[in-house]
Amino acid sequence: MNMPSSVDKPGPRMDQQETAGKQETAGKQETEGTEETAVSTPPRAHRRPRLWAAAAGLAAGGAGIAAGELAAGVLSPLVSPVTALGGAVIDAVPPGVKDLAVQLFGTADKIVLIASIGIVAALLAALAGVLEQRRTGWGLALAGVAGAAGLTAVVTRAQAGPQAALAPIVAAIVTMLLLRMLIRRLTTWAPAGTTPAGTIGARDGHDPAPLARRSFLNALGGTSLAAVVAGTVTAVLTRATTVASGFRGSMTLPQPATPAPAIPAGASLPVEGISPLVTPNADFYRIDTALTVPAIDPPQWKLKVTGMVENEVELDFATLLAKPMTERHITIACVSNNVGGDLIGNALWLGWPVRELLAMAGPKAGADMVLSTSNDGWTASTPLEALTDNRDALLAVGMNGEPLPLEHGFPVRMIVPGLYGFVSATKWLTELKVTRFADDTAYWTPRGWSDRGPIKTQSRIDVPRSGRSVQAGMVQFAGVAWAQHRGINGVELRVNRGPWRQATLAKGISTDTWYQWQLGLDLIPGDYEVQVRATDSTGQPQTEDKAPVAPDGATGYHTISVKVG
Ligand SMILES: Nc1nc2c(c(=O)[nH]1)N[C@H]1C(S)=C(S)[C@@H](COP(=O)(O)O)O[C@H]1N2
Ligand SMILES: [Mo]
Repeated sequence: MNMPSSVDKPGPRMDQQETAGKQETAGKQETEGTEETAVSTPPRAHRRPRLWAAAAGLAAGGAGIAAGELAAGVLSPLVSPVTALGGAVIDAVPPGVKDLAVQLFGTADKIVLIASIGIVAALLAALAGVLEQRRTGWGLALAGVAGAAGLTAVVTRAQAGPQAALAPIVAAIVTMLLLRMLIRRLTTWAPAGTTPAGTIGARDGHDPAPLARRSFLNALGGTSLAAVVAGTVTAVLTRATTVASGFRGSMTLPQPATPAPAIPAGASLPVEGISPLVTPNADFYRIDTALTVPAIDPPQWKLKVTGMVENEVELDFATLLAKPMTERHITIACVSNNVGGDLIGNALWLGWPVRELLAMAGPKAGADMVLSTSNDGWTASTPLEALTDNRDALLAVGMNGEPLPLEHGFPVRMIVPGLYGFVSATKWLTELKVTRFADDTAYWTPRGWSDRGPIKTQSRIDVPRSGRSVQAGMVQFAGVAWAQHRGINGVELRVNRGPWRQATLAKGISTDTWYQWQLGLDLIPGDYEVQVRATDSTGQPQTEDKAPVAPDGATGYHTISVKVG
């Protein structure tokens, strides 16, 4: 700030300049004989600056909240501050009140809750306007407190990442800036508790009051309009999400006709810090090109099978849910996962085998690929064989016992054991085109990535984390290894490039999931380099050769450094 004094003072320079600027216009009007009219009929509400202050607070708060909600809606998956506050209220009220609310309002209880938050917000905003007019900074402080409440609600929601803090901060800052601007103009027009128009700052025979009035009313109108526009855009954007998550919240998954085999005893090793055998949805990695999460209303959803088929088939959601479902643990991985990286996760998927749908369509001879397309136009190329053999490639609707989370492909995605996600795991799936690799290319293919992507054998050390200091003596090493659709036979560790030592390999759920492993090593104080390698069940150890992630997956040994002291 160059001139802090002009900013700190109420009734600042900026407004005076603005008023002065408008005076020129007034001069013109004067010659046209209009100013007299303006002075002789002072606006009624001018005698009620407090009402105008409340209106200014409402407009500023409305625009601020709309801006925050817009930020949350556009920059998904941010958490909406208003929804988070609603959630916080639900969590905070005693069960009796909750039951009463459900009894009184039935399924409208959530709407009533949001409306109540809206009314409280409106009252607070109006109050902030009145306060700010009374004493500079008071209204801003109230807006700040409300923003802090929104911030607290947002960051304490379970699904919220740290970036979720952005929306309430945007809301608070926009509210404060607009409130300050509006109240300054209002004060120029009608200082709190002063006389009506006609006497304020009259000089040179001019009465600036009508000009100040216009300046305030224009700003008020502009702010209100901005609030309405931002609110409308947000409503349109988030309506689809609301509809989709509403459906998701009320649907029940079908029972599997073929349930997942029980997880073998001993598949989970009791080592602190090891990746859990099954990754919770909230911790599951997310990779896609979608700027906003596609929100599909399941009744509107259709899956078309097109291309080189005997019969084109169209499937709707209800029909899909009625099919005999298969449930399987499958570990999916991203081709962009670096050695030692965490773009991999294991979930219990529920779905109808893709081969059943393709059998209905009848692929024609010569086809060797299925190009799957998502609702937002993304595509993946999957070998036809991987979708028709017995590996249980799924049209998945369930993930770990829940409908697919929106960001993991709701309502339907593909899950194919053994293939990287970029050539198989299409989320928000809408079309399967039976075709040939020679005729069609998927999204990533012209961008430097392979058109096929079998997952490479890999292993990772989870414990201890690289760079950690540990106590001398028996040091526990543990982690995961995977070679989907082939399975893992063994995991070995070596210290400072010494001989390989066999780790304990836990039982796997199936060859399509990752395996946990563990090894205790007696280490004296010093700096160590520890490496891991896995061998798949064909007896092929993973390669030591380092390869980058592009075009078809990284290779090399996960190597960590450990300080033993
Ligand atoms: N529609 C769509 N589906 C997609 C992608 C995408 O960008 N768009 N990315 C794929 C990639 S590269 C991976 S690794 C997996 C990740 O699935 P997840 O986000 O559920 O973990 O989704 C796949 N499905
Ligand atoms: Mo990926």
